[in-house]
Amino acid sequence: MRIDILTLFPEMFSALGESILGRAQKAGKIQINVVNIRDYTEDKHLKCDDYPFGGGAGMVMMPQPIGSAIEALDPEHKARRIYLSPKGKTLVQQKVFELVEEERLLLLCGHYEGVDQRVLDLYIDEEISIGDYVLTGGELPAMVLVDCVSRYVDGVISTSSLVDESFSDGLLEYPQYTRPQVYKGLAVPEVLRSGDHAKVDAWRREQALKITEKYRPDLLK
Ligand code: 9D3
Repeated sequence: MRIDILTLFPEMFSALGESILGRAQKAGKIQINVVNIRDYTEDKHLKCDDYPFGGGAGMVMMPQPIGSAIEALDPEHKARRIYLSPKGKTLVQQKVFELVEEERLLLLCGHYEGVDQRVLDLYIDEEISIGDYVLTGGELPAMVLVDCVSRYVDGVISTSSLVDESFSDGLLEYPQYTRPQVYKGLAVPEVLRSGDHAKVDAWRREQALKITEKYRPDLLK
């Protein structure tokens, strides 16, 4: 999968070079292309934002640099073009499964008060939010989306992790333990050291159910 990310703050995306996504890029499973919108401005002072028509607080990102960037990167509209926006539909796992089927994604990150509406009307397929709280821009939401979609690209994480996840079908996770066997007087539950896989699976399922009832009863309905 190829993912183009358009932003005024490309350095924020260095986080995507770490850990699982860093490895996935080195292995060629995903290509993440972070593009500085400012590289496409035709303004002699490299300006990319301006005051809103009609007045009001803050700045609005100008349409020209964004439009030129999108036309250069995706001239034939082969990518699913997404604007990360507080007005978008809240991202849920079902949408993640839908997006992983795409060959290409193009993610537009707004900053300040957002982008000129005409860019959305002309170029954007859909708007996605990551939840009901206020952030400073679309960069962190874009990283959230890249992270959760990339996990399902073939070869990015082990199939056994994905199998475990599907067996937990919508429940919260059971408690995990590693060495040492006793830490500050607290012992690892005996069943996990029994070697009886059926018993371990049953215990984990029971724990997952209890934890879900306690913290997220809405998930059981
Ligand atoms: C307080 C400013 N608001 C005035 C009506 C609008 C506003 C514009 C831009 C609020 C936040 C932002 C920056 N946020 C995003 O670009 C954003 C976001 C978010 O804030 N929360 C959850 N998901 C997303 S996706 C993009």
